[in-house]
Amino acid sequence: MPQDLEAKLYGYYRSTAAYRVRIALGLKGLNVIHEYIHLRNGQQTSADYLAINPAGLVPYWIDAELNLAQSIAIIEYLEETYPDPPLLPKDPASRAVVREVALAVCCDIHPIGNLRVLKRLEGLGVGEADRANWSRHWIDAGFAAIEERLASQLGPFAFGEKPSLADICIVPQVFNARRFGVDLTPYPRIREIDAVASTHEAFAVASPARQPDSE
Ligand SMILES: N[C@@H](CCC(=O)N[C@@H](CS)C(=O)NCC(=O)O)C(=O)O
Repeated sequence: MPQDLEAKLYGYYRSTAAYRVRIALGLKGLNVIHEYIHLRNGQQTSADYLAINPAGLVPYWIDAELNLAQSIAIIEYLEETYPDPPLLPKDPASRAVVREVALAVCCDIHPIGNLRVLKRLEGLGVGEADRANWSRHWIDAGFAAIEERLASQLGPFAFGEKPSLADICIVPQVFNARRFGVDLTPYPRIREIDAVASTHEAFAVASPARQPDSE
């Protein structure tokens, strides 16, 4: 039974970081109020939004307890507040490995291809084709490492039958990889995760195409 929270999530339909939080909410059966910040139009740097989140990024979470940036901090807050179903395994070693894969996306891939980084490259005179090449390069580097780590893990999700924090991070990054035309052929485990996620309600509902601000 879904639970309505007195909480607000600022996002954007194709923000992969906001997409992660939407998946986590869906997996835990939690509904919040969504506010949409138009990143392409620069709404994240408007005075109104900077007054809410001075970092000028989405996602941003507000509830009665706290204001919170960083998708992983938000998801781990949800995990600790609403532990069922768990997004992390119980034992410390397994938890660390799931986090390793999640952070490979969030720390090693995503920030280098973020909108403001691509805009900065454009400002430095890097053309559109080279900027896309840049994004593909770093996605490939990160996906190769993740694929290697997951090759010996049973699927269909990253770590077995149930989705975890790793899948929550991988699936939005695959969406982004497709946008930039990354060839996913060398990553069979990542493709398997993406395929099973596309049949899972929480992932489907969170997908960019299903958001009211989708264009
Ligand atoms: N590490 C942050 C990243 C947040 C972030 O970079 N969000 C992007 C969208 S995916 C954003 O707001 N970009 C706006 C910009 O680059 O101007 C998180 O995981 O929440």
